[in-house]
Amino acid sequence: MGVKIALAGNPNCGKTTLFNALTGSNQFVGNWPGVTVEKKEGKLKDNKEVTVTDLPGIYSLSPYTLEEVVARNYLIEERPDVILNIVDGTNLERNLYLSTQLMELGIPVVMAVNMMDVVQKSGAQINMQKLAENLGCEVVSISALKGDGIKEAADRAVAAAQDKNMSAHVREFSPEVEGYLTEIQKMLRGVPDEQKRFYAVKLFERDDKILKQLSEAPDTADIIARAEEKLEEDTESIITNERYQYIAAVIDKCLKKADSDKLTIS
Ligand code: BGO
Repeated sequence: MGVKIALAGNPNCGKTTLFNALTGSNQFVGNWPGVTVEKKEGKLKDNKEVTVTDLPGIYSLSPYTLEEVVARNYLIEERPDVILNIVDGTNLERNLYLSTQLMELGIPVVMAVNMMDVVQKSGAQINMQKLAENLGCEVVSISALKGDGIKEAADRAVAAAQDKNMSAHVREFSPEVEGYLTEIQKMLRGVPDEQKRFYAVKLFERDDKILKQLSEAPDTADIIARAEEKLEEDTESIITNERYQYIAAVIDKCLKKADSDKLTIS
C-alpha cells in the first residue's frame, strides 16, 4: 500500500521549494474541503507509491486560524503515515514551537532542518544528533533550494512511516503539568492511545473545537481549576510558557550561534 507523507512547517520555511523539488511535475492542486485554502498533493519523483500532501504553512496547531484548523483536522482525521516537518534552520527557536505540537499527535515525525546553506554561511552550528536525541525524532539537514539532503529526508520519512516502533513521547512539561495531563489522558474514551497526549494537551488548554470532536467528552473543569489555582495562570498560558522553556533548553544544547565564539570586550 502507498505511503502518505504530510509536509508541515511555518510560513516561509521553504515548504513549497521542498514540495516542488520532491514531486516535480507530479502535482495536483485543489482546495481543502469547504474552505478556500489551497491544497497541494503530489507523488515523489522517484517513487510514485508515495503521496506528499503539502499542509498550509502554520505557526501552531491552535484553533485560531483557518489554516491551523485545516492542518490539524487533516492530521487527526486523515492520519498521514508520517509528518515531514520542515524547520527553518536560521530561525530554529520559533520553528520548534510547531514541532513540539506535531510530535504530540502520535504520528512519526521526521524533521528536515532547511536553509542549511544560509546557516553554514553565517558560521552558526546546529548539532543535528543532539537535536534528534533531545526532541525524540529523526533529524535531517537539508537545503531545499540547492537540493542537498532532500532525497535522504524523503527516504527517512518513508522508512519512519513503515517503522511500527514509535518512540514514546518526550515529557516536555513540568512534572506538575505532566500530572494533570496524565489525569486527563486517563479520562479519555474512544481515542487511540497514540493520540491521547494531543487530546489531553488541547483539553487542558480549553480547546472547544477539540472538545466537540470527541464522541465522549470528559469533564476536565475540576482539573483545569486546580491547575490554574496552583500555578496562578490560565492553562493555555501555562502550556505556551512551558513549551518555550523546553525549546529554549533544547536550543541551548544544540545551537551554537555565529557570534558566540567572539569575545566581548567591555
Ligand atoms: C524566495 N536555502 C536558501 N538559501 N533559500 C531557501 C531554501 C534553502 O534551503 N529553501 C527555500 N528558500 P518557500 P514556504 C526569495 O522566494 O518555499 C527560499 O512559504 C525571493 N522570492 O527560495 O516559498 C525560497 O512555502 C526573493 O525565497 O517557503 C524562498 O514555506 C529573494 O526561502 C523562501 C530571496 O521559500 C521561502 C528569496 C522572490
